Amino acid sequence: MKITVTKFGLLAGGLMFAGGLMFAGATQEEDPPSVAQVVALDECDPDTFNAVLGPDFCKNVAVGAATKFADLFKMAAAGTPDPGWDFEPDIVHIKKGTILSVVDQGGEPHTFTEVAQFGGGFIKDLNAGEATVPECAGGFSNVAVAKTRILQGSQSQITGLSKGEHLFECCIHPWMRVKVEVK
Ligand SMILES: [Cu+2]
Repeated sequence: MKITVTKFGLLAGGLMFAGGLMFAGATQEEDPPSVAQVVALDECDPDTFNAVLGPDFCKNVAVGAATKFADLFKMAAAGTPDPGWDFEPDIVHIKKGTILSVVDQGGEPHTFTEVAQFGGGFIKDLNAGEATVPECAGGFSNVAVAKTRILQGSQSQITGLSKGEHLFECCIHPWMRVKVEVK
């Protein structure tokens, strides 16, 4: 008995030492929350994007496939936006309590913004005629929008989604859309 207590004490101490206070607290619960992953993809061409948007805006990850800056706008204006800009999967089914982890594996920033209805983002020329949805209005000068930004190579975790249907889109490239069904 004494040994068991000591061992537990050591384990708890180790967790705390590793900054794992939250994990130690979570052992009170039955199961750790499961995680569902969404990946943001794009094929930005570093040369043409960075010429307009600044150095290092677009990282060269789309080896062998890249869309030039002007072509992204041309395709969106024609109503056939580049499918290389995409959230995968398009539909996610999760149980309540599941953490949604959104990872930007593309070359440029995106947003993962919950919207009441899908529509246009904050860059008019990428909207293919759709009006900007209220949740994207103001772009990154709007703190609520800026908070949903995911930089290249980073991830964002969405927690506490209520039961039912949730819609998310990128406020920059509004054809990047995900429907999340929470049961
Ligand atoms: Cu985007």
